[in-house]
Amino acid sequence: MKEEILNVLKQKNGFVSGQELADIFNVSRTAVWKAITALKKEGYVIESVSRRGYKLDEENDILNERELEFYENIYFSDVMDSTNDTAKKLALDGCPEYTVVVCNQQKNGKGRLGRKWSSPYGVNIYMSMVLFFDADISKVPQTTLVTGIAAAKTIRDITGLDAKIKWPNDVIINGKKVVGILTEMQAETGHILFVVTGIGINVNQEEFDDDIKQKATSLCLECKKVFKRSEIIKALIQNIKEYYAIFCKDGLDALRDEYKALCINIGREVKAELNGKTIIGRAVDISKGGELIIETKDGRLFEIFGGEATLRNANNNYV
Ligand code: BT5
Repeated sequence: MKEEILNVLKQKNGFVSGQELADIFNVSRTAVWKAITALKKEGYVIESVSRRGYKLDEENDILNERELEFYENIYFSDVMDSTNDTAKKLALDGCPEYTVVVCNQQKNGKGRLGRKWSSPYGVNIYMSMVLFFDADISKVPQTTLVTGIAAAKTIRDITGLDAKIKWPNDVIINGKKVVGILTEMQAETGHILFVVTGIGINVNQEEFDDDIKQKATSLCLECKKVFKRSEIIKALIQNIKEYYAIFCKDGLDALRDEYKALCINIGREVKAELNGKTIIGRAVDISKGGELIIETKDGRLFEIFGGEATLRNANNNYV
């Protein structure tokens, strides 16, 4: 009953009276009221006004199993240590390819190289997808670039914002980080069992901890509007699957132009590490394998294959 009433409220763009709902489902108005109360307890914001009835708040952003029903291979739990860790466990237990793991909060959200990913409750997307990988191990890092394109495209489509990729794994808006991607793999004697691609998107978060305040933003802060995480997740899953299929079939090369068009590093002064040395120069290209190509002042070219490349800003600082 709860489900059905929720669906009616979702479809109506205004108030539905208690009597109308009672008539539709052939139940008493008390039963309707009970279902509404239960939905409110789950977190749905429902306005009730006497003589007008009930109305679902437009800015409802709830993430639960029901809101994620559109996708069959989804594993949702309110709180997890890390969706990447859960996805790895599920994959080891033999879950289907493209299984998606989502939660409302991560207790131990992970960035790269042991860094942390800030993951407060109920406002952002924390999602991982299990990918079966049938290529050389050296190509695993390229999946990060593929997920990056999918995430940037999803954000551009849904918000209209000028989301860009900062090589290799950040999506940024107006110079601030809105998405982080962490790709991990499980291999056995040189053979890859699977890859897990994890994505964190700051969606409706309005305040950040002091340590990331200057460099982080969210879709809500940029657009002054609340987004429905489930809708973004739906588009994101679709986009990752599409781009990953192209990648598996034709390799990263087939996505290189699209990546380059989104990549904010190209043409900018950057600083990166290569084999323990600092390279400063202009980012000129992305190689076929997804490396960032930097040209130093003396005209030499370097391919950066891991880590990150900070960008020089107007104050001559690298950020
Ligand atoms: C990343 O690492 O950007 C990868 C983040 C991946 C997070 C997802 S969430 C779902 C899945 N499950 C996980 O456990 N992880 C993945 P890195 O490039 O190392 O950047 C980490 C740095 O970004 C931190 O050191 C902070 O400076 C900054 N940071 C942390 N939380 C942030 C946030 N919510 N928004 C923007 N910046 C953040």
